[in-house]
Amino acid sequence: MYRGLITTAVLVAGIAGASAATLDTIKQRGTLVCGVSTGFAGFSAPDSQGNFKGLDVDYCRALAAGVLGDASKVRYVALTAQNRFTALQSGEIDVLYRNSTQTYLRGTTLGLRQGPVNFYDGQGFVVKKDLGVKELKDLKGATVCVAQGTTHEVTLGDYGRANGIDWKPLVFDRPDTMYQTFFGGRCDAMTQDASALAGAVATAAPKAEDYVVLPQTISKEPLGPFTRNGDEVWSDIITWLHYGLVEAEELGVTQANVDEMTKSQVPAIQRLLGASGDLGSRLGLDNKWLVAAIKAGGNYGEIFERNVGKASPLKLERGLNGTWSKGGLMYAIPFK
Ligand SMILES: N[C@@H](CCC(=O)N[C@@H](CS)C(=O)NCC(=O)O)C(=O)O
Repeated sequence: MYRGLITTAVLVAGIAGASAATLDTIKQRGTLVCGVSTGFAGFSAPDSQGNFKGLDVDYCRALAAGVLGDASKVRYVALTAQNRFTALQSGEIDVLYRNSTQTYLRGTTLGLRQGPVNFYDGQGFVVKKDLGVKELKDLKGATVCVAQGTTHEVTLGDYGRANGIDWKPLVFDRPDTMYQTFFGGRCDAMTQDASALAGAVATAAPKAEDYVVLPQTISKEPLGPFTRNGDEVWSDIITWLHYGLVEAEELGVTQANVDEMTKSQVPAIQRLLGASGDLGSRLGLDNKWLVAAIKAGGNYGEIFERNVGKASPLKLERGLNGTWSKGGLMYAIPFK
């Protein structure tokens, strides 16, 4: 009984301490530490000057703008598929924005929280056109390049066994060596998130038109941010940042008009942008934190289009990542 009480007290104190910790640490440090990939076009990849760009990077920037008032106050830590979750568990990074799939086991065994999905994806396959492959069963006996420590490695094996396709995985711990090997002709196919395949073909293929991404996907890959357990306030900020960017798109608030929109008479816009309701303060933030976040890189639709949509080399359709009112899955919880 006595011991139970102590345990409970320690636990509660521990959780309360942890809740405040990440946001306070970031404010004191003056920099957000964001875990990203080593290089994944469209999501997080360094440009020729070494500056990280992409959809996930724009979330880091929006977060830094919302929390610190400056989108440039981010230190990016490039992580592989293998070491990404350890970096978060150990406190090396504040948040992981790295095309990471949310799953039951990742959510229940790693001591981590999964934030809202910022990109709905699926595991796809790319092949050289002249191979004449039309569907997955044509890949019987094929060598398939796949990245280590990913959901794809497991799903490839599971799907092959379940469907009698005896493909032979060739496993890589680095995406650049995987791309070199595949585009060098050593594998018949390469499998990863369909978005990543589009990025790989657009940026790493010797001749993009020689390759085709097969229409079939073999899994659901809901990609989103991860935070540590026991840090509810910080996890809430990550959650509401995403909903804020989606709500902004729904309400027609953009990077260009956000200042003007703070004078809107529409109650939902007023609450979102901190003109009424004091919503930001409930998270320990400035009430106008989402104004700063939207100014950094625009609403969800703008972030999507610039990095992975029609205005980008990837040229992906909105599809599942469209807003719910247009048949997609992006749906913001109301700001009230
Ligand atoms: N969404 C999958 C795959 C994520 C992943 O790590 N994909 C590789 C594909 S090559 C990647 O992005 N690598 C980039 C890197 O290691 O920097 C997962 O969460 O396991």
